[in-house]
Amino acid sequence: MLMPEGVAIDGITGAVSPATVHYTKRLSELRELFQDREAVESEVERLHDPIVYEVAEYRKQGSDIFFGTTTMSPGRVGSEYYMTRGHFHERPNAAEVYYTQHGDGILLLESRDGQSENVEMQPGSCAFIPPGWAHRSINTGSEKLVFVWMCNIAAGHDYGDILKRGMRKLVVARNQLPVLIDNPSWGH
Ligand code: PAN
Ligand code: ZN
Repeated sequence: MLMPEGVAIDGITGAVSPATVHYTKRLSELRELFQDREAVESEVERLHDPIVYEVAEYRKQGSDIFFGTTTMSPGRVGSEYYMTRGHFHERPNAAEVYYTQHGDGILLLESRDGQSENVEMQPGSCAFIPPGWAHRSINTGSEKLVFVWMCNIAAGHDYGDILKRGMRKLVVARNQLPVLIDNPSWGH
């Protein structure tokens, strides 16, 4: 029998305690996400391959849900803000919830047929990610972006499609403010 447990989530650092899984994504692992590949290489060099985001999970076998945090560093590559890979869930009915605890960001969503939507991420905002929508988080602020996510344990992650086609919108800095622009290489 699974036993109830309180899990501490630090709203500033994103630390989950106890956590069952933890992983880190560095800029060199995320090269393909950014438009300006030369800028990626120079930032990897200049900042010694910085951590772009970390994920901490709490997952128990025998449960149908799991949850955790994503903690994103502030930063840009050229004019593009740091972002997660972005994915569809493999299961057609698997939704997800993102509850932002700290920082400022944009949650970019995209349906299979290319409809684009976005939801602001700021402390206290809770985003509903419906089934069938790819989702990517972007840290547009100057501090860490920390959010709690929760979804079905069997949701599955399909990264390939978004990696291949990119997302329809890019989030870039214009006069130090985030704006959404069309991705010129979307679908290529
Ligand atoms: C989140 C994401 C997490 C990292 O837990 O997996 O924010 O983003 P990528 O997985 O796109 O790199 C989630 O959406 N899980 O389903
Ligand atoms: Zn997801």
